[in-house]
Amino acid sequence: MTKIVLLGAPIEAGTGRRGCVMGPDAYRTAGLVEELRALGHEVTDMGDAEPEDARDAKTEFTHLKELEVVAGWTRALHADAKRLGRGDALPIYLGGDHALSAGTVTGHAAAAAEQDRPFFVLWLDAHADFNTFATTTSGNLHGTPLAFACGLPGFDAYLNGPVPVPVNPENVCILGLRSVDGDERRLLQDSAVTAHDMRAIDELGIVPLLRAFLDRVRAAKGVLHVSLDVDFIEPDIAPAVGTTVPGGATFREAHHVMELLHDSGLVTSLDLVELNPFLDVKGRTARLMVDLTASLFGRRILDRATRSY
Ligand code: B3U
Ligand code: MN
Ligand code: MN
Repeated sequence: MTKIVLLGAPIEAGTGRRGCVMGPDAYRTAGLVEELRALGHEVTDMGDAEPEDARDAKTEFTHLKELEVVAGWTRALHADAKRLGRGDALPIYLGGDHALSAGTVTGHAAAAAEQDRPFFVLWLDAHADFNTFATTTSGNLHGTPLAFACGLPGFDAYLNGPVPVPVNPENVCILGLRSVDGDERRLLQDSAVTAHDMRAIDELGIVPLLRAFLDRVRAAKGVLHVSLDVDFIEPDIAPAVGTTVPGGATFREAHHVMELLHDSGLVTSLDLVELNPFLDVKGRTARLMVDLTASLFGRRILDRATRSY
């Protein structure tokens, strides 16, 4: 039994389009609380977080969209995640767009540092979200949270100062990559982040790639934050996302990743991001995300007497 808290983060300002604000309620409607309880977990839904007022958030760049709103969410969720990271329950953040992870990841990194635990991040995404204010061409700030969390420069507007505990890029693994911008690619390749694109998954298989990372987390006695972007998954089966990129993780790959994460026992916090219910087909994507979350929390087809991992 795991104690789980749910916190909604209805932010859509990072995407440049409307709809993600409905994400948290779509997860509730799709039965997330009930599914987790059916698996024997104690679940508390804390409702939705609220952004802070961040009208002071300013930069020299004029092409960034909704910087003040994103900064307000970053500050609020950073504080929430830091507090929840000190507690004994496992938080699931219900997005909302991926900009919310600027707050959750940095908050959990700060809480882990207080406890002297190495902090690791698994970023399941078609995109690297490794743009800075200087490199984003779209100006959509959901393309920036991983660069921010890793301490790349120029982001002081988000938390009104530098990131208190930047994530060590060596402790970050991106899985599912298939859309990276020009300057973003350079930043990513100059960093120590482990980035597995779809070609690596095709050639080597998603399981060995994930296992190698989990082995590192385990060896370091680390804690693991998982950030699951809907567009990690193949859009044919997960259409409710603004930035679909063909060639994503299959139904079976995505569930297998979640099952391995469950078996590892290493996950300490989770973001579910980028669900845009306005684009969904009869709730299919919301239900798939709930089912994937259930796999991460122990739903299985058969008990395995012996496992190879
Ligand atoms: N890298 C592009 C596209 C993008 C990033 N994250 C999402 N889309 N969801 C950008 O706008 O930064
Ligand atoms: Mn993303
Ligand atoms: Mn994405």
